[in-house]
Amino acid sequence: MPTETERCIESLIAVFQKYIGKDGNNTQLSKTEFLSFMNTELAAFTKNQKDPGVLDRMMKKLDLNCDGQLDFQEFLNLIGGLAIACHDSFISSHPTTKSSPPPTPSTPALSPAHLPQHVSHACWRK
Ligand SMILES: [Ca+2]
Ligand SMILES: [Ca+2]
Repeated sequence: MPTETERCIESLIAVFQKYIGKDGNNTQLSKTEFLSFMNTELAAFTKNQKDPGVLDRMMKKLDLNCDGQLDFQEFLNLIGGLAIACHDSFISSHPTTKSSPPPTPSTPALSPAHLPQHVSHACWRK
């Protein structure tokens, strides 16, 4: 029986596989596939965006090699950025004290502040 961590990794691979094959290129996520992924899997995040250009900018930012497609590593930067934002929000809303019981992790409502800020984009300003 797989551990929770193993299941998480499998889920990430499965969700990536689920969206990459919608066009002829079955190895990478095109912009259309990325939008489909965001609107389905991260609908709460996408719905909160007042700026319609946000997803466009995210795609450009995540596409580190500027080929107009997201490979699995670039996709993981998105997941990683969101996970870091959720973790930061979790830490700040649950200050650690020795006496209190361990808090229950919860996923905060995602907002534009949760865009993956740690991703460096060498080609974005071209
Ligand atoms: Ca594809
Ligand atoms: Ca790329």
